Amino acid sequence: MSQAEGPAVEVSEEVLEALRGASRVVALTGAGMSAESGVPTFRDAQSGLWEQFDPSQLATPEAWRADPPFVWAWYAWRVGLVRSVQPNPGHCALAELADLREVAVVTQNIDDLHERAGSTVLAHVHGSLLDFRCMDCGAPYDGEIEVPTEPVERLDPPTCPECQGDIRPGVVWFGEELPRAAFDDAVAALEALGPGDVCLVVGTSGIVYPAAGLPAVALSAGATVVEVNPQETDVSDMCHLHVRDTAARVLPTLVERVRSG
Ligand code: BJW
Repeated sequence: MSQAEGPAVEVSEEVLEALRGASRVVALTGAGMSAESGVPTFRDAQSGLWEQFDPSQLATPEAWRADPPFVWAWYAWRVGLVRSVQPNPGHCALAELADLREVAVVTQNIDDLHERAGSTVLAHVHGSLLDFRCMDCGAPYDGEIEVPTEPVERLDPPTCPECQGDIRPGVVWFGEELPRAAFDDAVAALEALGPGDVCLVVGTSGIVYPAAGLPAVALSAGATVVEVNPQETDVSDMCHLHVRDTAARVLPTLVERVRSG
């Protein structure tokens, strides 16, 4: 398992002891988890044609209804991006941790990098970029997706073979309800943690609700909550321990040290 470049990662004995002592681990992951794979974090996601637009204005049903080809072009470009990148050592380390502890991965990420690293993801609470469905009738769509090789301003979404409606990405936009089963599974995994277990909160700003409320569930269950993030976040205060470094550097170190006892 390789660790990303740079000076040695500093992980406190407290963090190592917490993880060594845990029977169960729930990893709550956000955009920072995939940053070192080359997927920009959500709030850095503006690039190229989109740098003049606010992603939080694009990721809404209102934006879609106002101009489907404009929003679809953004998602189609991101489909190409996600397909072109690889899991990073952080994703791989979490997959390997499942050989050592009972691990549940709950992610806000809409990419499939945890799965490609070998993890079984318990819950994609904000859906999946690669699951498409009809905006009108909700039928799943598994037809071809035209992926632009570079950002384009507009692209017509595919058409639903059932009702001729527009096909949309299977993500959760602002103002939309989270997939109930996924969110319930996430809460249940966190409630099942006990004292001595660990919740890893990796690479999320903790700004977006209700996902930002999940670390509090771990806290109430009595688990030790460990944040892995180079920056302080809106959920830092509810984490017992913090590792201020990146996912692709910290997670391999943690797993290696747990493995070696
Ligand atoms: C690294 C790193 C490295 C960098 N290693 N770390 C108050 C209370 C409750 C709700 C609300 C409220 N006010 C408003 C709301 C509603 C709203 C909300 O939360 N808004 C906030 C902005 C305030 N929430 C919703 O609308 C949700 N739905 C809802 O509430 O429904 C209610 C309802 C009920 C019944 C009927 C109908 C409705 C839905 C939220 C959907 C969020 N969707 C998005 C877009 C997905 C599609 C797409 O990608 O285009 O999901 S928004 C975006 O943010 C995306 C992410 O999953 C999500 C979270 O972002 P994340 O992962 O935290 O990333 P970043 O970029 O913010 O942070 C990255 C972090 O990584 C940083 O901390 C870096 O330091 C760190 N980092 N490199 C480790 N290498």
